[in-house]
Amino acid sequence: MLNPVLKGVLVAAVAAASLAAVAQGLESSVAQARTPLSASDAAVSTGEVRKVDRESGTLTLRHGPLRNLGMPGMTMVFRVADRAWLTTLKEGDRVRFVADSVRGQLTVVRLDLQSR
Ligand SMILES: [Cu+2]
Repeated sequence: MLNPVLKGVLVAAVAAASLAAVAQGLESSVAQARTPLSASDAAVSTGEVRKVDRESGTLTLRHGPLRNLGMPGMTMVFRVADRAWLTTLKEGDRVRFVADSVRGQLTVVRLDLQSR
């Protein structure tokens, strides 16, 4: 988290204490606010946008393993919980997301743009 330069400048004891406090505060607020998606969350997967279909409200992702769904990596079509995501996403975008089965349909329920 700390880069080496910053580490060297900070007074160690004070820095460690205050950073621990900041980290704890962040963790609890993330848990409540749900964002941003943390890589340590078991349900979070990464993917690359292959196709955005605004008319049908679907997103094609080449995704890594979806541990919560017991699914290996593949390219597939998902529904999305919020169609507004489709207005900003573009082919090639890398995303972090959580997918779940919603009324029997595999749906991206949380999404963060990672890089473009
Ligand atoms: Cu899949």
